[in-house]
Amino acid sequence: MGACCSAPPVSEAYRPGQPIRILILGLDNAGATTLLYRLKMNKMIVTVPTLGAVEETIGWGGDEITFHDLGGTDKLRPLWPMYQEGMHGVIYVVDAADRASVSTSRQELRRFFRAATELHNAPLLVLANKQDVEGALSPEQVRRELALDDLSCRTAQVAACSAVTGRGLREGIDWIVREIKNPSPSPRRSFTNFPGRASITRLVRAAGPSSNRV
Ligand SMILES: Nc1nc2c(ncn2[C@@H]2O[C@H](COP(=O)(O)OP(=O)(O)OP(=O)(O)O)[C@@H](O)[C@H]2O)c(=O)[nH]1
Ligand SMILES: [Mg+2]
Repeated sequence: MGACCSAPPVSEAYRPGQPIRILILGLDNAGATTLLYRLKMNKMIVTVPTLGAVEETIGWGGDEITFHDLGGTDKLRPLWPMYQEGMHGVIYVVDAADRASVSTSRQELRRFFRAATELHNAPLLVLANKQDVEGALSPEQVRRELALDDLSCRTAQVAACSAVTGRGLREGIDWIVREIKNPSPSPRRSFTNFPGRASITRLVRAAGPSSNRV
């Protein structure tokens, strides 16, 4: 968690009327592509591992969002920062049903933000996916496991969801669109539970400026 001395560049500012551009990242098998097509077609599709990048533009309320879904194998992860230019936000997909992968997921998220200096002020939505699987980590557990409070992005939220059922997804996307269009005045961390479970939202204000922490 090395601190650096100079302020990071400001992330690409969103201008009203322009399409919103969002990166979707996550370890292989986390469910990123399944989530993307759930958003686009509102159904579950059978995916193959993403070998490079998939781009899809989706109408969202009055907005257009272009999602750039990158493959998550260990060979592709070092390439993620190459896609940072012009992005307004980041969605990081976690397989909440695979506890063994969470520590790698945390390391890769940190490595990404260390390199993606243009995105330090962009909002981060973590999707704790596969909530339909018995024993999946809760969004609060995911927030702790990823040590989100120490992360260098400006504002982060963990939303519990399932690409199989679609539950929880809309709430997460609505949040990141809101943050891109009207950024919160100060950094904060929050999580939302899977719809139907107790305790819906809790906000945790990040301790001090987050821009130098990775
Ligand atoms: N049970 C369950 N399975 C899911 C869910 N989302 C995705 N999957 C399954 O997880 C596997 C991987 O899904 P993908 O969407 O291809 O994963 P990915 O993150 O795009 O993987 P890469 O393209 O290799 O980076 C597939 O078998 C999906 O059907 C979910 O919410 N619940
Ligand atoms: Mg994929």
